[in-house]
Amino acid sequence: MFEKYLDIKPDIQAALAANKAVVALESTIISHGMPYPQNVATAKQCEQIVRENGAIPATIGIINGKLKVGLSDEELELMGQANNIMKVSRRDLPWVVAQKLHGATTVASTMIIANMAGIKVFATGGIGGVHRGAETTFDISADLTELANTSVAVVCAGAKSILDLPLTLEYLETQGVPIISYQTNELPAFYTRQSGLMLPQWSNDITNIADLIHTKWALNLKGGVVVANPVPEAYAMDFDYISNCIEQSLQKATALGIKGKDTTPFLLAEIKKITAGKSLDTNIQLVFNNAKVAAALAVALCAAISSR
Ligand code: PSU
Ligand code: MN
Repeated sequence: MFEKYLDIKPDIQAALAANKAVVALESTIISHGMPYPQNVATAKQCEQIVRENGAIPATIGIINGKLKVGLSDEELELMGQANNIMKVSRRDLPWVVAQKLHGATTVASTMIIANMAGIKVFATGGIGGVHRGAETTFDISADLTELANTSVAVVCAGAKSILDLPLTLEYLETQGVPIISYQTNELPAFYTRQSGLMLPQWSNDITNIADLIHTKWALNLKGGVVVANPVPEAYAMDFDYISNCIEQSLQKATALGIKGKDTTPFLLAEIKKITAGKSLDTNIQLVFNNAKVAAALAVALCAAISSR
């Protein structure tokens, strides 16, 4: 049924048919998460890193209402430069497809389209979560409910502390979403390796993480898994410094009345301004590291699936 809306690049199609490792990549990070031209350069470099680590990259976005799995260079440029690219989460998907518009996919909608195509592993920067003040705004990212329902593993650098991280962990627990960290027992907070929140499930070995994911699905427990991969030490920001910058950006968002889906892009741009671009460098490096780990995970998951 949905196949007529999907457009999967031939090399990705071939890899999936042969049970080879494929890694999905999102496009909101390109259109709404980073400025041009760093956004397009980062997207291309991510694809390269996935290839170098033994998997096929599949950047996902919506062009003229088509659900694209794999974007051409021209399509990546369009995503990075055009100002008519909607930020599309689950709610927005039918509208953008029906109206034949262009859309950048969030974690939630990238998971939906990856799942339609049969892709099991997805690399991004940070996932959305429970926003600070959610007890009055109700602002809880649709990424979390997608993780509850859609069986795709998401490799991320944890979640930014623009969010309420303890509540985000509570929400994931309620929704039955495993979160496992790699090479640390602490939830990474995107720009930093620390958050002060310990995770009960973690491993130094990517095959253990692949086994957890494979076992979850073998038990018929539908839904995603969050793989929390900390930013490399060399690129991590100082905890107190970045916490302060985040506070400032949150205050400005409140003062300007920024709400809903505009919140995350606004805060990202504001933090970049306050840090004079340093947060963007860190953001780019952590995305590269996630692409690398996701490729290794996709390879390990293919092996786990075919061995039992
Ligand atoms: N975190 C980032 N960069 C991003 C996003 C999150 O560091 O670009 C994007 C992702 O696409 C994520 C979305 O799915 O923001 C969450 O938006 P919201 O909070 O409106 O659900
Ligand atoms: Mn929101």
